This record gives sequence, C-alpha cells and structure tokens, in this order.
Amino acid sequence: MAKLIFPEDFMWGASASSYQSEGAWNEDGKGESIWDRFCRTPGNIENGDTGDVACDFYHRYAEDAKIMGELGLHTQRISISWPRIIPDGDGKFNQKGLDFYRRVVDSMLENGVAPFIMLYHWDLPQKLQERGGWLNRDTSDRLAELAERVFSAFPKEVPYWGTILEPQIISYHGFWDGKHAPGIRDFSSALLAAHNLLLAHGKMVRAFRASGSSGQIGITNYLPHHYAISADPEDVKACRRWDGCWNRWFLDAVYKGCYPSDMQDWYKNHGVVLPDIAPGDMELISTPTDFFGLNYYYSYFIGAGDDRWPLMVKSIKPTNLQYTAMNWPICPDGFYDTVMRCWKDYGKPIIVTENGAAFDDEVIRNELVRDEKRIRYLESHLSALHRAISDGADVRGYMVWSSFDNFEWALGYKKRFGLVYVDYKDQRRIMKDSGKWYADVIRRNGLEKDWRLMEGIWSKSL
Ligand code: IFM
Repeated sequence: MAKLIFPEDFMWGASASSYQSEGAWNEDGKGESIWDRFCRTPGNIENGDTGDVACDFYHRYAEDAKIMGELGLHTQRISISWPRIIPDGDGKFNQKGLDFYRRVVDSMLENGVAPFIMLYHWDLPQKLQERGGWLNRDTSDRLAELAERVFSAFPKEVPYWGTILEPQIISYHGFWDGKHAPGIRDFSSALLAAHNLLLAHGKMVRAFRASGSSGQIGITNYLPHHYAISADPEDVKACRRWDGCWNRWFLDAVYKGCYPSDMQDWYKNHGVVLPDIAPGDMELISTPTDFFGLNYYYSYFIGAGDDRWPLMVKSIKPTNLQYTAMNWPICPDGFYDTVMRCWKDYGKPIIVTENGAAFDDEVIRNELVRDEKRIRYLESHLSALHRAISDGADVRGYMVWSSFDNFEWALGYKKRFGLVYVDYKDQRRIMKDSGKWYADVIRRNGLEKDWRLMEGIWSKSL
C-alpha cells in the first residue's frame, strides 16, 4: 500500500519535444529550423551530433504511443515543429506537416494517452531567424498564426496546451551565453528576445480563447530554486538578483503584468538596454491562463561575486550533494521550496511540466537498464511534491522529463533522461527500471518514500 497518495484526479505524464525526438529533419516538405542550422556548425554540439534522425519519432510514433500506453501515462507532452507546418515561418502552409501531428494525436488517444501540445519548443524556422528571429517583434505574430492553425486542426482532442517552453532558456542560452541556437552573446538582446517571446505567449493565449478550442492553456517556465550561500546581506542580495533574472522577470510579467522594478533598476545601472515596451504589451503578456507550468531540475547556491555580468554573482556547487550526469545538484528541498513559493506568490494551479535526471545508463544482457539512481531522484522529488500538496499547494499534475531518451541540445545524445532507453544504432526501445517503477507509481497513484528519510539525499531539515 502506497503511503504517499496523490489527489484522486492527479494527472501523471511525461514530456518530449519535436527537435529532440522526431528526426526526419527534411522530409515531407519540412523547412530548416535554427537548430538544424546550429547543429551543422562545428563545435556547437558535443560529438558533432544533430537532430537529423534523433529517436526517429516521425516514423515510429505509433510504436512509441503504445509504449506511452504501457507506461500508463495519462498525458504525454509533444511539441509542434513550426517549420514542419509552415516551412519558412511565414506564408506557405505544409499540410503534410499537420497530417503528421494528426496521426500522432490519434495514436496517443488510441492508447489512452491524452495529448499535451507545446506550441513552441525552440525550433524556429531558419528563414525567420534571417529576419531577426526573436529579436524581431514580428516573430511573435508569426507564432500566433502557427498556433491558430494548430488550434483549428484540434478543436476538441487536446486537453492541454502550452505556449512557450522555458523562455528563460531560449533567451539566456540563445542570446546571453550563446550555447543554444541562434548562438548570440549579448545580455540586452536576451531581454529583447524574452520580451518578444512573452508577447508571443500572450498572443497565443488570446488566439486560443478566440478559437473556441476546448482544453486548458499555460506557459512553462524553467524554475530552479535559489539559496544564498550565507546570511551576509551581499550574498542575500546577489541571490535575489539571480532569482530576479531567472524567475521573477518572467513570472511577474506573466502573472502580475510587470517586470520587477529592482531588476529594471539594476540593469539600467549596469548599462543594459531594456526592451521597448509598447502600450498594451504587459496586458497582453499577462492575459490570464489556466495553469502554471513549472519545470524543476535543481537549485542554485548563489553569493556576491564578479561572474555573470550584469548580475555580479558567483554560483557554487556544494560538495555535500549528489549530482546527476548533467552535474546538476540533486535537491528535492529546492523542488518543495519552488512549488510552495510559486503557489504562494502567484496563486495559480500548478502542473509540473518537467522534472527528471540524466544518468549514465547501461544496457545489461541486451534487455535491462538498472537505473536505480533515476528512481531515487524521481522518488525524492515526488515525495517533496507530495509534501507541498499536503501543505496546501494546488498541484494538478506531474510530468517526467523524459518519456524516451533523446537529443539533449548542445550536449548531444550522451545525456539520457528517458524512462525508456533508446539505442540510437538500431532505434530499439528498452523500458528502463525507472519506467517500470513510474508505471507502478501511476497505477497506485502514489509511492512509499519520504525523501527526508532517504540516505544520501540532501535535505535542509537533516
Ligand atoms: O531537454 C531539456 C528540455 O528540452 C527542456 N527542459 C530541460 C530538459 C533537460 O535539459
């Protein structure tokens, strides 16, 4: 009998995305995306990997939908490859692209899995990049047009819609440190990109309401928790700045209709050019949504320092924590604190749209993947989530990243996050132990463990 039982109608799911899984990068009329281009520049991606084939989901969606059904997922998140449907981002429409998503949605429904469609998970058409991409306000209108097409194609079948996946990562890795496409390094540009992405979010929400489609819509933010490394006021202020940059900048805009004034002042004083805000922009960005999409992986430990201009912080990696293969600290307390903070500060029903971990998985005897560390990671985070729910947070669902191993952006295929192992040589799928374990959690709507009692997992309360 599970000890930590989740609410009766709790939604269990998993997530994936188009560029990371589909492959078929130039089939059936698909246009080039910024990731197709970025991956072709030597040095951008580990091992020279690309998403050209990925998990070949484009051809194997039916088999994969069966596996989603075997996992017992209530929902699976997929994303729309924009250049598959509108190859140049503007103008010509490609029916074959939309037909593919029709087949995917039907296969999922046949297997009892409700589709959760994310409209933008990073694969911008390259042609739009050539017109400025996210630095051009017009891109937000183009994305709203794509969204309208997709809403009208699926008026009833899709219960959950996401607008933008992790505007933080798109802006900061795409435009601040340049690790992601389009590989620009300029903080002011990052804030402009963020503003245009948030405008696109608002426009898509309005298009959704106007379309009369059924279902719920929200945006997904990337929300690490931030702990100050000491009680020294300078460290505490630095930690608040880091949080202001990663979390409050986006959350306050979407849920309160303003950018935080302390961050605006700090940026202006450090020579950052803030985006122009046209009349009505903030109202558009804060158009009401139905749920708060929360992605959590790890926490940061922040103090005052000289790094990360214009923030002037330092980030340390505590030695008493365990780390995943991404070198991310395993920190379920941070998950609890993030969920509680989001609930208290923004008061919207939460869906955890991603949580998970990469480890160095190995296949044993051609059929088993004993990924005990992933089970412990998920178990510790789910028990932290259970505690947040017991303490009053309105959390409606939880989705593991990821259902299947896939292309981990600049880190290529080496980093495996899946509940299902993908052998990229022959595209064989092998259910990992974590997949079997998660199926059992879903079946029982709960689990046994309390992370505060789990050996080797850091907790502030220990
Ligand atoms: O793989 C990514 C995903 O595309 C967005 N969220 C974080 C995951 C792990 O890095």
